[in-house]
Amino acid sequence: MRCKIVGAPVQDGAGRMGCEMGPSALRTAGLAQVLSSLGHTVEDMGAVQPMPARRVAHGNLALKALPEISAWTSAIAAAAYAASEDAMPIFLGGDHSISAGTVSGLARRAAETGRPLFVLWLDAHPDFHTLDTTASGNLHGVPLAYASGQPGFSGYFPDLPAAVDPKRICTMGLRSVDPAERSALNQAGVTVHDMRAIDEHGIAPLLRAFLARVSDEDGLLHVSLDVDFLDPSIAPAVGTTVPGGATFREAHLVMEMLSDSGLVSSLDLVELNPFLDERGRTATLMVDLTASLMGRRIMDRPTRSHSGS
Ligand code: DIR
Ligand code: MN
Ligand code: MN
Ligand code: MN
Repeated sequence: MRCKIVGAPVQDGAGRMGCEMGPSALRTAGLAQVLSSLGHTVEDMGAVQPMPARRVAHGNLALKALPEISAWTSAIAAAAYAASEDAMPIFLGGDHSISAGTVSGLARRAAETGRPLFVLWLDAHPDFHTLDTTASGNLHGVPLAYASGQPGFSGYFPDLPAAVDPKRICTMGLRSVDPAERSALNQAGVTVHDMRAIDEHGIAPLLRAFLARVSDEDGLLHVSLDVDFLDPSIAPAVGTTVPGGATFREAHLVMEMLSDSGLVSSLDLVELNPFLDERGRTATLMVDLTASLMGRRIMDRPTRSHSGS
């Protein structure tokens, strides 16, 4: 596979600083080397440069950094559109607001190729707020609503060339959903597999059913992996930890099943805040999960202990 690494050092969408260092930490943890060792061709495109921010006023006074995130979204969407022409882009966040850009740019690409875009959103949160419903004002809480064409973004975020059909979105790992998000998700028809569903059914059958849908429609599949999908005990380096997340084995199983499917066409690695990490432990886990997604298997995994970090 031909991979393009795209840095998106955005932190204004999260409630605290630090995600700007995410791309550096993922590079330091050896992302490019791991991909090469698995036989992939890797091109590092460096960092996206944001467009100049344009002043905008919005009635929701809680909103933080709206001009900045809107400007980032334009630039990241353009980068995602370009990178997806001839390669599998791997976007390094940055907080999850980068996915307003990645998903919308990929949706534009998909619309041009005539194939439907599916999105697998691995996260403790659905990030399905609109600019009107977010109470925290942190714009990492809105990207999935924006990219799937929910109302209220027009005039504030870039116009969407193509939206993702909410019925082609599957969220997994949810355990922190605000009331406005809950009703919007239901109304839009997003598939929601919260932690309870994972506990009851196991993560494999839920994922298998979604992958069958992608395959049936010959779709493209974008995977958006938020660090807080993972349990904080294994992935502490995120500003919004929520107890009860995916285990180490559940996360690797998801990645290995995605790899087996051969359906994944792009990936986001987001919300890593290296300032909160324990000696690169979370960055290393994110790189190891990417390795599983890109073809590494237990039988050929290098022997390495994660203890003592
Ligand atoms: C909460 C938390 N729903 C908010 N969201 C996210 O601030 O809107 N945390 N995305 O990571
Ligand atoms: Mn998120
Ligand atoms: Mn999250
Ligand atoms: Mn988040």
